[in-house]
Amino acid sequence: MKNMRLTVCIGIMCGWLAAGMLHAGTRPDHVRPVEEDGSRLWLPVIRPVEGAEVEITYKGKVSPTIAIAIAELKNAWKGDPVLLEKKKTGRGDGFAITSSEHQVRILSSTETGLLYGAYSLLRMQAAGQLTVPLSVTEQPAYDLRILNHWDNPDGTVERGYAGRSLWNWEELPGTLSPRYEAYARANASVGINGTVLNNVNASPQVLTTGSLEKVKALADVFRPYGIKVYLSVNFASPIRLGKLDTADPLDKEVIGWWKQKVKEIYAMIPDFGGFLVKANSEGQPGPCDFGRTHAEGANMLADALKPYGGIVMWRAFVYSPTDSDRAKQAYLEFMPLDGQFRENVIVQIKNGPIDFQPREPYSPLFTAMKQTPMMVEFQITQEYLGFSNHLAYLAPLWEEFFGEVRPDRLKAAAGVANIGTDVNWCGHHFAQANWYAFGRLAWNPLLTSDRIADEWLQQTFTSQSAFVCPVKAMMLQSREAVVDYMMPLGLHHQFAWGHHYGPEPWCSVPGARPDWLPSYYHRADKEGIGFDRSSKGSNAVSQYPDSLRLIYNDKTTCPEVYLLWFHHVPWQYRMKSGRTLWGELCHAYDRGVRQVRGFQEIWDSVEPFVDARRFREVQSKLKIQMRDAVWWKDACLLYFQTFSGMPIPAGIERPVHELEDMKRFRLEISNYECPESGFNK
Ligand code: BDP
Repeated sequence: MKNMRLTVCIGIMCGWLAAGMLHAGTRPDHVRPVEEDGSRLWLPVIRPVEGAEVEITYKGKVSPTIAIAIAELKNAWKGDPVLLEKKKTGRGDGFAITSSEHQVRILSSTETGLLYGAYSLLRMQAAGQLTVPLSVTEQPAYDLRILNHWDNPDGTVERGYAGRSLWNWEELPGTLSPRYEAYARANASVGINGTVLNNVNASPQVLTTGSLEKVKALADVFRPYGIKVYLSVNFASPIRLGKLDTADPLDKEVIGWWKQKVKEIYAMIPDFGGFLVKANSEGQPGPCDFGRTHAEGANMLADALKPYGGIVMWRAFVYSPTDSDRAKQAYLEFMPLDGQFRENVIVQIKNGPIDFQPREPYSPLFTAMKQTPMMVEFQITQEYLGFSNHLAYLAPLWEEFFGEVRPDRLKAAAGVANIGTDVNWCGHHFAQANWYAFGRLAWNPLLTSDRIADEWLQQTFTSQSAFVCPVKAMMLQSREAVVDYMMPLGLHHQFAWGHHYGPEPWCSVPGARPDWLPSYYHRADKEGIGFDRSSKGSNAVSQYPDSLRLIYNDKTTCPEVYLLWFHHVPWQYRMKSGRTLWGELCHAYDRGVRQVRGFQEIWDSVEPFVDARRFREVQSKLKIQMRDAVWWKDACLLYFQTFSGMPIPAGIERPVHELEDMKRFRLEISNYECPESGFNK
């Protein structure tokens, strides 16, 4: 929290600085940057060759990957000649960059590593990080840094808010959109080296021969950029596609079917990465349908992939409407299987125990499982953080996770992509920063949110400090602002039925699963609010290591950001600030709203530094965010007030909506602008 206060101070200082610069910026001779549509992302524009470019040398056969590295450097490097050199430098795709006597050397044992080195050099140049002499050594923390696309064969994207799927399945494999290569380039520039092309709610059709030909076409485009393709598979494929009457993982015919399918895939795509599986979760088929365990299901697929070097990423996102607290279920199901998975299986776990909420404590599986390779799944697409309408820079959320779960507990990192056919790729110009930050953190989880925002802003907009300083402060506060105006103090899942955009804490749907309703999570009553997960309640705290269990179990030591996650707390409870819980809740919602107002002011103050189009587009998104923040605050406070019976304290902005009106008109994305895609369950 200390950090946050600091950020706020810097924000104020920078706001003041920007206001000063505004004057200079609006001088008659000030030239507004050329209009951009956001399609460039953070990368340099590719310019026609101009003749006297910098000399880039590579002693060896120039493969497609090396050719890209050379072209990127020739296009944008403005320093001494560069020598690319294949040489053992640490592990995998790590690289070193040194400089001496009018020459820069990039060294790596792999070609992809040389490409990463080239992008790194260009990034340092653009972000003002070049030092003389250069002496940089980098190793990726994880060998697998992968995007998960939740794209469907019909072109829609589940929880996608940036247009339709980038993969044009109808045109593939014959027509290759130039965007495929642009996508690969962007990923490689931040070290992402894998992509799962399709939705975890997988259509069996993805494994037909016709579909695999399309996958192969994409794999061929991505390969020179060091990116492997993976597929989500439907566990019932042997039945749905192979016409077998079972998908039992111990059945000989089923095993044979998968072996044959894997063989077919590798004949087409020799470097195919493997499978991602959502099994026995939210209605998807899985081994438990046949009385088998998750380990038995995963191992059967792992055995089929093993001869080719493929892997299985098996998701631990499981919960069912039982009496057991949803937050405990993944642990209860997977802990007994610890140590039973094959070596080429990685269990993929969402960062929190519920579901990509604006704030959750980490999933206790990460510290409990000792003998199973694990990977974290983050959600880059903002299903629960205002879609692509809200500015929410997610690096602080992921940084918080890595502060709780030591990066070395993990083998890999996955991010659910926020990319679609929108001109600016992500729907919101600032949502690009989340794609960028995911790649950077998967490469080095110890990078700070501050540094990543700094780099991204300088490459994407301008390096003028009167712009970077206030806008970075805005980015760094933005996730906390979303938490505040949506669900502060550990509240979670107060979303409207189905779309997960607006608030609906009162939601009740006759016959609905209780764990799909907000009241399951807020538990508000006349006494107080919050989910008692202490030893006196669901005892979810018992799944954490003792050191944390003791802290979380006690209201007085539990961090207030998680208070209502772990405790049912009386309305009159005295918080650290001296306010009652009710007063603190009002205060937090209000702070969130005020922060967004502050973002609007910051953005308006930097207008001279941004091209007109991007300025306007971000400005209108901020207006939407502002309206939504007020809606969230009014909805939650007015509804919870029906339980607390306490007045909204003085100094808090008064509600501008009536509770009954809000119950009639839900806050939906379609109230503004309906994206072409988007999937509502
Ligand atoms: C939830 C989404 C749902 C996904 C599911 C998953 O609402 O669309 O299918 O996660 O991760 O957050 O499988």
